Amino acid sequence: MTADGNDSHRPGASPARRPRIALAALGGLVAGFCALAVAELAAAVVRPEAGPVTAVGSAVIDHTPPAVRDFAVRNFGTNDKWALRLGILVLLALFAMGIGMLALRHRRLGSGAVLVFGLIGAVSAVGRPEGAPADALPSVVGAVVAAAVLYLLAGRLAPARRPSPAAGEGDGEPSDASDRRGFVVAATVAAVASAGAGYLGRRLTSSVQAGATASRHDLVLPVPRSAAPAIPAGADLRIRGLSSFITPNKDFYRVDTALVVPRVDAGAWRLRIHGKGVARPVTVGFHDLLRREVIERDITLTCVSNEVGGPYVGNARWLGVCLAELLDEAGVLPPSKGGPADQIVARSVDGMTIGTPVEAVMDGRDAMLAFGMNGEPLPFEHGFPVRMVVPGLYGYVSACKWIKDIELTTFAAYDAYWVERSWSQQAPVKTESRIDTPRPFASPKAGVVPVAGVAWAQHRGISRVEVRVDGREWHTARLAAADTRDTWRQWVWEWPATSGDHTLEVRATDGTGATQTGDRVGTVPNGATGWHSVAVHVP
Ligand SMILES: Nc1nc2c(c(=O)[nH]1)N[C@H]1C(S)=C(S)[C@@H](COP(=O)(O)O)O[C@H]1N2
Ligand SMILES: [Mo]
Repeated sequence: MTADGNDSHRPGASPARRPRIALAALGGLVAGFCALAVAELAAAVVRPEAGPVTAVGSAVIDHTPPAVRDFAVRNFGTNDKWALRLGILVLLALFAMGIGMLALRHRRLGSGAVLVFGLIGAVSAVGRPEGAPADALPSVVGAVVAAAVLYLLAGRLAPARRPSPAAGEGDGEPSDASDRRGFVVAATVAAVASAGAGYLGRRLTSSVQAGATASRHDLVLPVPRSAAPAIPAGADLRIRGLSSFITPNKDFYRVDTALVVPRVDAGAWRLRIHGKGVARPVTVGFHDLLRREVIERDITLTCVSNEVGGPYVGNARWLGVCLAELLDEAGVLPPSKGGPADQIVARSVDGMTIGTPVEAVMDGRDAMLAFGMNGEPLPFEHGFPVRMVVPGLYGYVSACKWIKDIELTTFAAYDAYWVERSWSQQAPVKTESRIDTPRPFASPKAGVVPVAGVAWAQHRGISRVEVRVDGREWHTARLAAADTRDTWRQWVWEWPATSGDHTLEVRATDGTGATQTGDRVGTVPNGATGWHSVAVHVP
């Protein structure tokens, strides 16, 4: 495939070579774009999650060591997904340019390299927890089309077989130019056609998702038979800089592995309950849930990946049904009553598995299948149409979003997604407290400074919060009125601040009388501990 004897192919030889190399790189980019666009169109037919960028990104998430994932979640927050996508796209663009340049000399090799990338996409898609053989299609189809496009484009750039006079710079200038024109025309056609395919793919996907969007939009939330107790007037201290008692949906933290937020049509949604010790397996639809006894509860949700002082905690008013009642109807007995299963494995439409103790779900606490959040249908990001919420357990062992299946099994028999990735099988929420104000490195004026924050120990409640300055004696903070023991509690301590540099620390005591430990441990394997401290400078 090389242009033997043509000087313009000797590295760095002629001015004509550089533009040709640049065009070759461009050809690679066009082929790469073509691969993604065609794959997008194919994914619209198969399913959006099977697109190569999403599939590879998800595979990266699946195989990321907990420490790195923790780092990403902490440093990019919800933007970690965009960072990952962008990273993949930038890498792909670089590879595409390289492959384009390779194709200039070795056309078949270049096209072969494109197919290898297609294979990576295909393997990633099929290897996901919920992956099916058809998920390979988008990557394969995209790669095959792109390989052909690259082969054609490279052919335009390497007029190899043309006999050339002595190693001349100016050899066949006119035909070189016309080859280039031919390349530009072909590349433009390929790019425009790809853009068309990509656009069509997007349109198709959104029309498929329109049903889900409409089902959420049209949902009229039922009035609960058992309403949440009214939030006491004094539960929200309304101090500037302090988290509001109820976290608005738009501010509610989001932690999940989904690169594409699943959009499930409530009308088509089903939940199956089956497995060990299930006397009567049940399948319920969304409208079956709405017709059941609906309950409303305030429950604070926390992520095990939350560092001391971190943001992955929020408090919402959930609307849904009691999970224990459904299990009861299915004939499930908790281990304490002789039931053979000690673990519930919830599965989501995106292949997440979350294992929860049967005993916890059936011990009388308000474990819910929730479809409403703060007076709205669940936002898609938070699990529409239905998710689990269990007070007192970290999200990764209780709060399955986009749930579709509940299997009764044992902890001995099955490790859920995060447990396979070195997190604990069981993880009750640890007693924690956080200083919201003053912010780290703030410069409050000397005088009375309200030090305020939140403390949580779901299902045990908070009985005391203490604050100390510069490691001296602990002062008891004033607690806001308690809502329930499943919610966090605000607190404030009026600090007589004197000028200088100071360190504020907080610790909480839960409803059982146990005080939050000052021992610092990281988030893996079952939640961080330690006292949150904030350094400030009083001028
Ligand atoms: N399907 C699915 N459900 C999931 C997760 C997930 O990755 N996928 N993450 C869990 C974790 S780790 C937490 S902390 C909570 C977070 O719920 P939120 O995003 O609504 O705050 O969802 C849980 N449910
Ligand atoms: Mo989490």
